[in-house]
Amino acid sequence: MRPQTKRLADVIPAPALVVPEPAVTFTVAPEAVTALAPEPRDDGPVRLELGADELGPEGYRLEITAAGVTLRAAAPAGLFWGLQTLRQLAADDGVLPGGVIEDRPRFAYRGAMLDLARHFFTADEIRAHVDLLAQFKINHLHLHLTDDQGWRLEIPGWPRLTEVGGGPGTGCDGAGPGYLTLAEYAEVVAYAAERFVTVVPEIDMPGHVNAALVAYPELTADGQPVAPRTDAEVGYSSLVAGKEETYAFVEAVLKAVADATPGPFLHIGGDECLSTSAEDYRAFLTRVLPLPAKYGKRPVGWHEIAAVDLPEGAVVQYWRPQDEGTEVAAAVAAGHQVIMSPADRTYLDMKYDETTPIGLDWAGLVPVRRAYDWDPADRLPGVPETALLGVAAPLWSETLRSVADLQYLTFPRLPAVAEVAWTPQAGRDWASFRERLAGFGPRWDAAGVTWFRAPEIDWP
Ligand code: TNX
Repeated sequence: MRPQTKRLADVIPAPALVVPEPAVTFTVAPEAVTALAPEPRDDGPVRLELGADELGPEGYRLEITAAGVTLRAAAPAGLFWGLQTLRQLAADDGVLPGGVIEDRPRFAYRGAMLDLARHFFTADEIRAHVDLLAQFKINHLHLHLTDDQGWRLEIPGWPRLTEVGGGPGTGCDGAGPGYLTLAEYAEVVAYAAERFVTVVPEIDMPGHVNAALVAYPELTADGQPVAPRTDAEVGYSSLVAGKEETYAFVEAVLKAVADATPGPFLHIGGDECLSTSAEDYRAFLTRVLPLPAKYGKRPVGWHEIAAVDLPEGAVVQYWRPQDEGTEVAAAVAAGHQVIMSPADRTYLDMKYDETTPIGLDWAGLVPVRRAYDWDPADRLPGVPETALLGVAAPLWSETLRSVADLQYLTFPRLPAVAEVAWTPQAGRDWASFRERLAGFGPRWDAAGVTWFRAPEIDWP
């Protein structure tokens, strides 16, 4: 059973330090907290202050006394995350438990990935998703914009990518076509930035490119057209490492995406190139990995890229649990940072259990406890805490047909991964998490969010 009274520690992700003052409460209007901007103000019941450098760029200090609330941070991002904490505490009745929270994230990169290629989600749908992610202090939204089944971002000078590649995604039911114009992409990026969420665009190559090959047959090995695909196979398409047309295309695309993206990262994919020879893979990436830096960005790639000599600043995203990660460890030894996304813990497209009607199971089932109960610094030999840029939860969309499907696989597992990424390992505990999580079910219901009533949790 859940406790009857709210506690100051009833927050996800769990704050780094909580000092309750049990005799004290202060009451606010929950809507007023939701409406607060992350900027200094000294009127009203909630004072917001900037200037507490010891809390770091995203940290905050929240003090709730009988006289009111004071939220302090070094930067607006810290005020924003503090407001998310306050918003959770104010939920339902506006009664805030007294005491002090001092909080800052374990990792700088706390990510969620959305696959727009296999099923397209509109700009409005992506924005609504950002709102839900930010409540759990997720600060990076990785958009998987291209794959075999679809190309979802307008690229100036290459109109056929979206005319042809804006096709139906997986399944032939027409549920998933579409693409973002550059203007829509800019609006999504700006909306996310207002919530301190950085968009990380991914153009997946040299594999996962059938949609591009359909649009521009001059990119295929023999220049002959290939057929569009709506099935969920992987590993059959490749850009051609030995063709100059390939690099003209890739550079035009990466320049366009970099120009449209204010954030520091540009993800170039690099996964599952099963129809690219090892030699071609190396030749291709050796030319392509320096391009993000040429246009002012840090390259990120799925961990297969660790097979090549990486340029300075390149980030490796670990995903495939079958791989021992020796190349990832070698990249770390060479000074590179890692984003941890092991599929058997963080993949939101894995089924929760045998009865889950959508999702995949190639990395096993991922119930809430599996998503929660692990330490990213203890996952791969040679990849310690100091090598981790962060943790991210990808959601691949082969089996998704609606926003309800997207939310069903996201909640309640995303909060589990968010706590893995934010809360110090010593401050995390499954028994505590499952108790805190229970309170979110009714809130998601009230907000019209679809979620999975995981049997591991005593939902009210
Ligand atoms: C593997 S994860 C892929 C994706 C699939 C996903 C399905 C990764 C880097 N590649 O192409 O959508 O499995 O779970």
